[in-house]
Amino acid sequence: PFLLALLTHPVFISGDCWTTFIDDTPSLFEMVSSKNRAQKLLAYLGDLCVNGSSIKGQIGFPKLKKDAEIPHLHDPRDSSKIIDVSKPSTVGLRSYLLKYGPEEFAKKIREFDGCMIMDTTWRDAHQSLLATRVRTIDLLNIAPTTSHALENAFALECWGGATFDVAMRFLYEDPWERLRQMRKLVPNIPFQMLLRGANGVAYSSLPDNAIDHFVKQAKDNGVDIFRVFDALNDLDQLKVGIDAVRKAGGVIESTICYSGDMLIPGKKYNLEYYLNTIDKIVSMGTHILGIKDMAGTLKPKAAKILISSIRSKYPNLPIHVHTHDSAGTGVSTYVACALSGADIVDCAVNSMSGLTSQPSLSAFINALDGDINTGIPESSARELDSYWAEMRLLYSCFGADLKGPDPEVYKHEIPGGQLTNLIFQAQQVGLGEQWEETKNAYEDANMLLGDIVKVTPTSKVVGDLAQFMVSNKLSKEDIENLANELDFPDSVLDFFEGLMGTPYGGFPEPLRTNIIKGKRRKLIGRPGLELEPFNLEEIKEDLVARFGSTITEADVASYNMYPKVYEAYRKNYEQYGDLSVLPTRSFLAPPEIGEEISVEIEKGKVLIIKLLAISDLSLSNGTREVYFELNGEMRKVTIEDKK
Ligand code: 3PY
Ligand code: ZN
Repeated sequence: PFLLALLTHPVFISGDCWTTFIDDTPSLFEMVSSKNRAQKLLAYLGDLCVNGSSIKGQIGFPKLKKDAEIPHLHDPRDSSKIIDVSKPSTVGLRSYLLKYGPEEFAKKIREFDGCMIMDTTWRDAHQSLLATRVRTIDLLNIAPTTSHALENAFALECWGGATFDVAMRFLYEDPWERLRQMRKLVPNIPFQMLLRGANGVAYSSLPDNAIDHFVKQAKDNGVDIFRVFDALNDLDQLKVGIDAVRKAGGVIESTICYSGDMLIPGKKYNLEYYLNTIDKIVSMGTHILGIKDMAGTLKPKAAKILISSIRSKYPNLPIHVHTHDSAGTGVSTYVACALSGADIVDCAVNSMSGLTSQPSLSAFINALDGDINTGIPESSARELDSYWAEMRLLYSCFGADLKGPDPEVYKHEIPGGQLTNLIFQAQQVGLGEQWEETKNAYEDANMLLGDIVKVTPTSKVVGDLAQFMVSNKLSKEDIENLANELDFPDSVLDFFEGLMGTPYGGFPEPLRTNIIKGKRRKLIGRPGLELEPFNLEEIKEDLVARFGSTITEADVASYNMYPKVYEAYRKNYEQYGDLSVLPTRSFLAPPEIGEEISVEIEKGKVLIIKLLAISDLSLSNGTREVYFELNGEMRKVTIEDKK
């Protein structure tokens, strides 16, 4: 009928100019465009009905069978009062930052009498526990409540790291749109992102101008604070990110990665190493110092020594500590940090905390027992958590089913997110012996590579080498003896070529030479130095020519980071439209026959979709018809049965 309406419209019949027609009859075109959008969504749902979910890493369907409830937030001072969250809170540090700038903001943090919290639920927590699969819609649904519950937080870590590519690659979402929408709903709390130094949010170096361009887009679209790290603590690599943040006017949180237990005698990364490296980082100019304990190997005693040493040397520098609770000791480490002069620690709401994620916000507040103020009422943390408890059920089909802490992390030093991934892979074959072998091989691989700092992307090198050793039944000695004969994973060759920077103490020899002989060269200096700057204007023109005039600078930045992933995301968008509007249950699982789902495709425009029937397989062309009711009208989509 809409096509009929179009074709029989008097202006269409009169053959009046097309653009006048569009200008004069916008409602008809809106109708056509929302019908198009609806048809594309039906094509996605139809495919889900016939072929099942194609989301990588999904095992089974969500356990949550209803919509998650948005909890009421009570006034912590008067529990009989429910807080009105229809508008964002006006309390929060962001207005101070916007008014006075990063230097004054850093001073204000230092002046806070207590230990502030950065909540990582929207980034690292789901990256560590749920394979980074939490979708924009589920963040936005809880954003108004979060704006109030965590109004006194230092920041929300909500962007960057793996969330950037996973959004496009597996969730078919635009990470920039996520950022803009979160920003709109939470204007009061600073947003922090994780930036992998010269790699941006990718896995290897980009030309410096692409990093500058990316960081500027991130700042302009809503990121306030940038945690910048380099996976080898290579300061030349780190500086690229720091300079980009400075140019963009963001808050710089230069970060040192903490590796292993520095108190074990003979450790390569000891107190002296950290203090010397921190001196160099501070001399590059930073607003905040980040300590990134990505594997959770910073024990309370070491934390006390490390933080109090930094504090006495740099009394005015805000210190921000990040850990993972893999060994189960995270809260005690944070208490030690808070007592030793740390200004901020990273926690996640309870249901998204613990294990390979950050320590629990409530556990930390309780452990402090009122002696140190965090600014966050524990009751608010708990109320917010009821939503995330439901999210764990909604996303139950992702990530490993972890049961308890792994104190062996002090030995194997596998970072939180990677530990979940490796356990997940081993679980597919029943954990058991393979998992034991993988952990041991990881330790051996790390020593072969020269005992390196392990975090994205170097943790992948160690993981790839470990899996290579397990699957080919190779010992450490075999690797050393057969180095010039074996066909190593690309990531190992990249590392030895020098494409990830230079490890502290240099590359292990003669292993490096033997592994790359005849395959790769030895790069001198940081990798970005030999990369040609991107021609950003040309890239934009090309994207406009391919995808239309709506291409923005942010799209250019996505393309620069992940050209193939971006192209695939656009292709999916062409086919199915904006899938971020689908509720997560409907994104991951087909509706039941007769089930009705409601989808808000834009503010106030709701589609009511009901699955009516799925036809038998047509033997002539291998397709099935899927019948829906869409806002009361019957619709049919024809889907190829790929099973
Ligand atoms: C990332 O780089 O995505 C990380 O989370 C590193 O810890
Ligand atoms: Zn982390």
